[in-house]
Amino acid sequence: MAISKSIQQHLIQLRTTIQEHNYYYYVLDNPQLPDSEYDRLLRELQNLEAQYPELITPDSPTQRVGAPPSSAFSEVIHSLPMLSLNNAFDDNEVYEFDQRLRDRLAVNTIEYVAEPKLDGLAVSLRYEQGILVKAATRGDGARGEEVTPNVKTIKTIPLKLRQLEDNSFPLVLEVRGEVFMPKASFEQLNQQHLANGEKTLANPRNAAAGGLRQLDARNTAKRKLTFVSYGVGLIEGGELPKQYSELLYQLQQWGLPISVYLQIVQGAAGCLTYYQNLLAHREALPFEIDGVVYKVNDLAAQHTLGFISRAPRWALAHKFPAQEALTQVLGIEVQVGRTGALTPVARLSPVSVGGVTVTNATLHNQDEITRKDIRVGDTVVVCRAGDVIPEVKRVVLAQRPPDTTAFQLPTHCPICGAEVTRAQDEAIARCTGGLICSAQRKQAIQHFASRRAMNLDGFGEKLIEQVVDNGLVKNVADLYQLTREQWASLEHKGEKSAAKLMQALAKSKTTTLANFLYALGIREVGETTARLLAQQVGSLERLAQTNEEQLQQIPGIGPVVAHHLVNFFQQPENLAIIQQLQQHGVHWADNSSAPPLSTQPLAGKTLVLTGTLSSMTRDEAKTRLQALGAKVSGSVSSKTNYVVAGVEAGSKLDKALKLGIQVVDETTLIEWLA
Ligand code: 9MJ
Repeated sequence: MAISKSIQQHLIQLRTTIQEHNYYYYVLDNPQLPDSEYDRLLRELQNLEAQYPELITPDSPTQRVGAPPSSAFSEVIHSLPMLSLNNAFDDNEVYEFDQRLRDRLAVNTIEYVAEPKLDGLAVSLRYEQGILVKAATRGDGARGEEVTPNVKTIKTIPLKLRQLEDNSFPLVLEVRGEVFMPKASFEQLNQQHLANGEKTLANPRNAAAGGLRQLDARNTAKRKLTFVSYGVGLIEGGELPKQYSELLYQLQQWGLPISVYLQIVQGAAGCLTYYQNLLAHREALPFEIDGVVYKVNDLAAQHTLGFISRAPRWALAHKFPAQEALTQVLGIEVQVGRTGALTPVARLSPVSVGGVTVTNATLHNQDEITRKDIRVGDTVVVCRAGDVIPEVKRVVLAQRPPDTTAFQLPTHCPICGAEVTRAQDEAIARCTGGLICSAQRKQAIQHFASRRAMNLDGFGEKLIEQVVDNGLVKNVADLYQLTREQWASLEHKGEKSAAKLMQALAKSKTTTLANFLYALGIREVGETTARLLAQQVGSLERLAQTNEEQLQQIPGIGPVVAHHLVNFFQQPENLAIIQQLQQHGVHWADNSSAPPLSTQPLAGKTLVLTGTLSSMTRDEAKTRLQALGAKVSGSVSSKTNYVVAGVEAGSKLDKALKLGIQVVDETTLIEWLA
């Protein structure tokens, strides 16, 4: 059957439009269409191609995913070798590099292009008459592996070059660049691995390399890899511009992504300024880099300079300081936090990581230590990224000394000796000593004094430690009881600082309900929750009398926060401390415009009745539940709050259990209705 010309033309038009929008979306980062419209175009193309499979072309935007698994990767001999880069680790080496080149070229100054050094996998893409026909990894520089189906899944790589009006592309164009995984995709991938109980990947580079070498290209597609071009290999039937920077812009015109961070700089000084600038922004970049690359901009000069072994003379990779280092675990200490949480911390033999000396690293919790099997005496890899607290990444097992033992958190608090417990579904172990535990007390007082709580200026860690250790202060209310003489008698304090401390205490007495609530250090009540409670509940007295059901009716308050709040106000010690604080003059204005709290215990709750009830019919139960403000629904969903299960409850009960919805029996129902 002959296919009409108009269908063929429509197909070509659709492909061109989609290709153009891919370019705006993936290369220029400037989408021109809403996603839904783009999806519609792609679906239309898919439908047409399904109808006329003989019209599918290898460069069609639909041909990215779903190539059948290949059993192995065939070898590709690169038509021009794929080069590596010489490295520099300090500024001096950069000056020497620049000096060498100036001598060879007999010039005074050299213009360079500086670009980020991406940490991924180098690939070569071969376009013939504008169509991507082959993609290969660098391999040893002379021979690589063919990874065409895998590379075709990378959305930033055009399957077909853009045709420009005045400048058609060469007959053969080999583009060189880096395939890599953005940080966000890497984190997402590791989350997925964790959720599936699989091994996590060490870094985005490994994830990218593994992604590109998937036997089934559909798995490559899932890894969300991307690409940046930084050079060319063989070119036939086309002219090259005179400068490397122009070459990159030309590649961009053809639809290939180039780095948005590249910059033309002058001389070694220009290179080093660029280096410092990018180093300062390293953490904020959406992908990992391990340095910057400088390249002579003049392509004729590049040609003159040539290569030594496999690396060009005209380029240099200036590496950033490593963010990983090897060191020894000298000990593992256990810190006790404000809520009793026990945090194991590794004491490390001091080591410089990325230019900062690291002596401690958090080990998070017992599960983390067990998973990584970190032991005292081990040699470990520590890493640090920006402001993030240093972390022990892994143990070098080959260097483990004999006679080490696996670490276990203590069964009793190292500070107060109270029992340590760990809830079944929690990773955190806690000291049960409460305010008997001086570690918890100190932390609670520090929190109370902190800037966003009571803002007690001058009440730092050392001072609080002193007054707790010498027994002057047992709880936050005691702070207001100490006399000026007592403050003045403390170590490193005198009359003047005592006066300042008294002043800070006096000033703190006028506060807000939100700040006061936050200062109390109730578990799970952070600043935002404290503010919400102040607004919605209006007064401390009211809050202390509100039950969990009522609290949960406040949007933003979940069952965990509600539980901790009610629990806090049930403890007589806590009420006594609040009373003492008020007696010392701590005060705030209540929020009289807070909305009334519902007194209907089941208001806003959705319930489902299932099975046979013995004391009443389901209809009767429904009417009475509705009178208490509940909504009674016929089917279980994630929005259901309770399922009331009578005898022989069936599929609704199963579903509730699957969704983790609270199931109650008839006895509870009767209690509610009483
Ligand atoms: C990386 N990895 O980002 C080169 N590279 O140039 C950049 N690698 C390179 N250029 C010639 N930006 C050989 C390798």
